[in-house]
Amino acid sequence: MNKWIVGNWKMNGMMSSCRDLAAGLVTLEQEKPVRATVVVCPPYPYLGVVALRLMDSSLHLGGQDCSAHEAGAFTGQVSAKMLKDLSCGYVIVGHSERRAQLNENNDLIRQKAQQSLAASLTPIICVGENLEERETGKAIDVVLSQVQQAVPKGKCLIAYEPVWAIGTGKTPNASQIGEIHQMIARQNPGTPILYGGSVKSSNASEILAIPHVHGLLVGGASLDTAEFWKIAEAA
Ligand code: G2H
Repeated sequence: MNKWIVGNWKMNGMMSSCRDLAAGLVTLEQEKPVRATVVVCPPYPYLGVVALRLMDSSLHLGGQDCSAHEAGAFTGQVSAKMLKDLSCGYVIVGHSERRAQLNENNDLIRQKAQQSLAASLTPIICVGENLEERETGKAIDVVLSQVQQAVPKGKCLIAYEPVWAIGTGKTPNASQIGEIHQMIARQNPGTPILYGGSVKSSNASEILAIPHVHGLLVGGASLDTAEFWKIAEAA
């Protein structure tokens, strides 16, 4: 199966640094082509400027979120159709930071994913247990229930991101990742499953070698052009 390497820039950078990051990736892509599908997800205001840089490349653009509504009186929200109009092909939904900071639940996340599919975007639906759930042996149940409730029928990607591994430098071991990916794969045959949480070039190959890992969702390390490209080369 094809592998996906997705950079989630989160709320980082300004217009000039986002433009430079995108331009740097386009140069690297020409110098060192990779097999993987590479997607970058900049902050909303810089999607346009990044889209211009990516235009003549094979790099893909994604949003970090979208509205659960098609259009209307939803101040501050951005629709999936708008992202598509800005040349996005992907959108992250249900990231654990949004689940925790904005109380997003599985129902809302499924609606966002459905809006994405209706706009011909591929949703990257994030799931993952927190530390307490991991330590009390509930990780599999929590993740499978998130997948069951948040993933609609259609062409989606699922990203398994254990909350305790995000931005902390801690990564689960190969058997912990493999176990969850296998369970998700059993529940959703044919749906690619990405891993996310403290991915860097030094652990990318090892994680990508785990069965049922079809790609990586990369946060911090995607802000460094050379580091991110090394991760893409590992796929
Ligand atoms: C998880 C990941 C990207 P990081 O949030 O979505 O971030 O690689 O910084 O842990």
